[in-house]
Amino acid sequence: MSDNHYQPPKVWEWKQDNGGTFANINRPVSGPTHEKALPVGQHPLQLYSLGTPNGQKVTILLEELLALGVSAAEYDAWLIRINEGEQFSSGFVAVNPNSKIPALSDHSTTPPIRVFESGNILLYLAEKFGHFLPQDLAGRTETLNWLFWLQGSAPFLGGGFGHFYNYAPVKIEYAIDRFAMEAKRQLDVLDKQLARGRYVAGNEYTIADMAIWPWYGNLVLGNVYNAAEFLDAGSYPNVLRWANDVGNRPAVKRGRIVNRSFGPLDQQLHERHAASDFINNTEDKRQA
Ligand SMILES: N[C@@H](CCC(=O)N[C@@H](CS)C(=O)NCC(=O)O)C(=O)O
Repeated sequence: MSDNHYQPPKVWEWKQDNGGTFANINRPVSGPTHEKALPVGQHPLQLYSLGTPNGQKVTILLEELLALGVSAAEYDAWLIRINEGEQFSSGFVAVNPNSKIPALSDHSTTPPIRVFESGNILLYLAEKFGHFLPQDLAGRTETLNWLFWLQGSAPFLGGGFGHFYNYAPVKIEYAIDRFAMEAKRQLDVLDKQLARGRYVAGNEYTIADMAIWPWYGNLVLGNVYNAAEFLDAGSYPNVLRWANDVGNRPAVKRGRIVNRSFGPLDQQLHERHAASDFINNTEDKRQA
């Protein structure tokens, strides 16, 4: 175990630069840092996001709805660069006082309805359009069991394991062991559940899959944290089978690159306003 001589003071004090990857954006207070309105496009649904796993959940659902022919799900997706503090603009804070992507504003009503927390955005859109959330009580409840499971579990994977394994400026064995154990336990929960059916909540593809895939699907496919080998992803065959199955859906392939500002240029669509943007406006095309 690593040596640690840190003794917490009586009252915690904010060190502006703690050396961590996200040191420049983390603050111990909430609220806006600057006045700036959010852009508003032509469609009723205005999404303010970034292509992280939490952001991908919503763009995958919107692309799935459009693939079903639900044209009212057309949307404008605006890029919020969280490492530049854009989540602290007055406009963003008005849509999400918690200053986290994703945030949605539905302008089909007056005044617009604001929706924050990615799990709630999935629920809102599934209920609004009547898809991907079973209507019978048992099916709906099982879907929401897994949606809430994800919302509660992912912070241990991202903020815990991913942070200490990948981002922290020092490798702390205690923290990595603690969160690797929890990440593997969660993968085992999922693997056992996926042994019972094709999708997470049974044999129907639902918002539970769309919430869980960006985290645990991307994890076992090696798309996040570069940890598939470290966590022995091959020992979760049902998760791997499902990750490939869901990952091969055309709407998932589109949704996962919206508002993405990292990775290969052809996998980055900074803003999405129309279906044609996937063909014409990925960064490889824009920078050519
Ligand atoms: N529970 C929230 C978590 C959202 C979240 O953590 N968003 C991150 C990016 S993945 C963020 O906006 N971070 C900016 C910050 O912490 O300032 C949700 O599911 O919507």
